Amino acid sequence: KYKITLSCLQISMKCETTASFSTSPSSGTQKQSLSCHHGWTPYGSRCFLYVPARLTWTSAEVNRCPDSCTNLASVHSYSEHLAIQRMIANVAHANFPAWLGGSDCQREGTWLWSDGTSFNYRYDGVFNNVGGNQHCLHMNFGSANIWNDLQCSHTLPFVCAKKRRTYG
Ligand SMILES: [Ca+2]
Repeated sequence: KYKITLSCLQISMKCETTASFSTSPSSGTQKQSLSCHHGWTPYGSRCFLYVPARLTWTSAEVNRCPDSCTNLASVHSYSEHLAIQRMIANVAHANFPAWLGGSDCQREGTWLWSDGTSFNYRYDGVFNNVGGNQHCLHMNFGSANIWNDLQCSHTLPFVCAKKRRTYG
């Protein structure tokens, strides 16, 4: 079984099924509709939620992404990045900085997503590890709204994600 543990931040994967999501919507013979709970934004095979409360990266991941199979969001394409950025702008009326689920706390420069998926996409960013302790990933940094590594103890709003549930 696949399981990720970011022991450096005292977290382990909450829900093993999150590691197997597909980046494309389900198709073909499946008749069920895939839905998101009220307030969540559907995109691809997942539902996303922007939470404006400011928390540390670990507190957001462990305590506040609302249910047991929810993680801070991983991002796997430019279109997903844009969809999340649009969602934040709709709520915050600005490109407000927000935590994503990436961390390189285990080994500097080796980024992992807290949901256990592959770190196979990276938007433009400032991965400069200032002071040697910037190991958590956020988006909407600076005037260019790029990604940035930041001290995990900073507090920022955050984006949660989970697989869409199948109803009916
Ligand atoms: Ca940085």
